[in-house]
Amino acid sequence: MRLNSPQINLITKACMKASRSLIRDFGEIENLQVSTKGPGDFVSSADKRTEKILIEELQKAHPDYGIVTEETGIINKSNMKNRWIIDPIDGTMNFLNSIPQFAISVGYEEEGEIKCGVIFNPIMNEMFCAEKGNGAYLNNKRIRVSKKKKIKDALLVTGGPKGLSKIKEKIFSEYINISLNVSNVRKFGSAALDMAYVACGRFDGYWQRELNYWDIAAGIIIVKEAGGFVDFFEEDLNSPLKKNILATNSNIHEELKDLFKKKDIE
Ligand code: 2AM
Ligand code: CA
Repeated sequence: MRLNSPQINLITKACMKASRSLIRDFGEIENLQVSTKGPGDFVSSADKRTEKILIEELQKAHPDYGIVTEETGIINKSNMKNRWIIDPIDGTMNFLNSIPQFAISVGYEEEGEIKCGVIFNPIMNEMFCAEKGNGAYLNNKRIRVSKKKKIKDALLVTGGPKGLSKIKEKIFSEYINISLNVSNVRKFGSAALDMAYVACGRFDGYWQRELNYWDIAAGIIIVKEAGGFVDFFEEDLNSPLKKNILATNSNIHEELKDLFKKKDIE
């Protein structure tokens, strides 16, 4: 790892520690307690345990920092200057089905801007990190987005709609429209890893509606530092933690964005 800000060191250590129990839990999924938050939206004792370890480790160093997490919610709400944004298991559905496509995702935000982030898939032992101005890395190697220039040659990834979505039809018609205009589309089930894969050039672009900020906070800086472009569309100013995202290798960004404007996906 060539990145060495105190925050990156702290996050990577917290992820390594949390991943030990997560790997154990992945090996014994049948023993986990699982509850439902909504249709197709599950939370397990592994999510809660992982989140607890991450919070403990990060709070040891900075008890006053704000924290936004998937399971606990908001801690130290008044501190908007320094915040950790935590998703203990992004790709919970994969995790619960013994599919090793999930990750711990932790971002660090200063004055509302993401400064660094880590996405760690403990099963594949892939750690994606980035720090503002210092590039993005996969394990010890610098990563960059793909060089593809034409949308028709692009391999994209997406996710959703979630079980409770009220705009399923719109999401499916966007999927059809985009699929007809690109080389192919994948649906891998972890927003954080989808972004990490754009950052290292495995995918040329990613889009998804109705995400939560913790799904993508670390991914935002990792894609940007790898040379990609991250954009949000149809933002709801009343729900700053809800996001519709478009993240690409930059080259295909405008062409992909234009596909969303087409009339037939309204
Ligand atoms: P999660 O695994 O942490 O729930 C799957 O398309 C992606 O969308 C995952 O990153 C998943 O995060 C996220 N997501 C957020 N809210 C969701 C929901 N209610 N149902 C399914 N996936 C959701
Ligand atoms: Ca998530």
